[in-house]
Amino acid sequence: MRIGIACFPTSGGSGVVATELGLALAKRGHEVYLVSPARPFRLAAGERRVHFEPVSVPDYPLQAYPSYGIALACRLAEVAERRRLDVIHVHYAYPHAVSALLARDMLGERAPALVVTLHGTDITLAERHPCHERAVRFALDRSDHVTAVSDSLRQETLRRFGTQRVIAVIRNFVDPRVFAPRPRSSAGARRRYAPPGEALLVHVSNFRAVKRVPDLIRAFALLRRHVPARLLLVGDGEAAATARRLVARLGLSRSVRFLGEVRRVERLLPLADLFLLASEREGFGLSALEAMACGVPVVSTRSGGPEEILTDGLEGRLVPVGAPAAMARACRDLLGDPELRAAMGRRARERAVAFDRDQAVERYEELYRRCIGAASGPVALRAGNQ
Ligand code: GMT
Repeated sequence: MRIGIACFPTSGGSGVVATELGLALAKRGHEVYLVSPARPFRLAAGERRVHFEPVSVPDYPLQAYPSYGIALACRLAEVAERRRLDVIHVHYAYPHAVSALLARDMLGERAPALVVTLHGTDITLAERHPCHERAVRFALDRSDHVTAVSDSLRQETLRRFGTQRVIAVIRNFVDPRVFAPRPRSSAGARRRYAPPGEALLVHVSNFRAVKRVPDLIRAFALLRRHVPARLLLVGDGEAAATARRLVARLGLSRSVRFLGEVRRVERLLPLADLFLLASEREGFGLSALEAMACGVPVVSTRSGGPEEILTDGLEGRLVPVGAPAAMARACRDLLGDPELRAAMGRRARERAVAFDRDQAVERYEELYRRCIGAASGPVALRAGNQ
């Protein structure tokens, strides 16, 4: 098949999922065209059968409000025509699905099929602005197939939009060969971040308000009263400045490090003793799954997606949203019991491996075939893939 994938290029999980899916589809012999305003974060140059098609937004002086949505629609229509796409798969309903629907109108009868994957804030932000709500409803009504990255996101979409739309759950996945536990020889690398005898905690996100990074810093401050520890904050975003100020105000500047964006996060995650996530809401929580694949137990808030990835007490701990003291206590319990933490790390790895890439990719392929009419006979849609 000839597949166009539209996604955000930034380090957020939806761009990562879109890129990893594109790479896996290409390995299975499909031609993949990644349409995005910049080269997606995890897309290296020179991949076979994966082509990057940049979207450029016009900046003509009369147009004081440049439209990425329209530029993307035009680019999708152009790529669909030139590359004879069978299917367009957009990641994030807003604005990508609306752009793809516009592209389909531009193409008329030659339009490819359209699959939309919901990732999280495309749904949970819908109430913030009437434009989001209307746009997402339009996407849900008009696309050929809609998928969600977790069952909780699917449920939330159905509830918020009061729609009967069939939404298939295809959970995110991780490559367990890339994200793997650390070899014994990595003690030296770990010492770069935490001296011997100190615990190492890691958080990875795009530092948006929804991640509640200040809660995580407060939890760390409480933990430090009892356990010597270091915290690595990986990623960047609009909430990073507030986080830096809080770290300084709490006198934690020597024990908390901001690393910014890290491209090869699989080198860092296995060094951690615990991975922390304090989000208010997560469509899935890909960073937590990647940490688990590295054998690292996760302490996360009960925020939707993470509750489908891990079970409290088995692969880590789940704590209420907005309760730094509970998060600190959970960390203290695990750090105080190395055997329990090691057992949880092993189970975390086993659980993460079950989020199998091939299985998820096959389900996307199956959807593409169904909507371009190439499936041999009816294919039943399963309710979930894990
Ligand atoms: O987490 C973010 O803020 C980034 C966002 C994105 O666009 O990449 O992530 C969303 O999609 C990821 C991949 O499916 C999920 O793992 C994240 O849970 C989801 N984020 C939220 O729902 C806040």
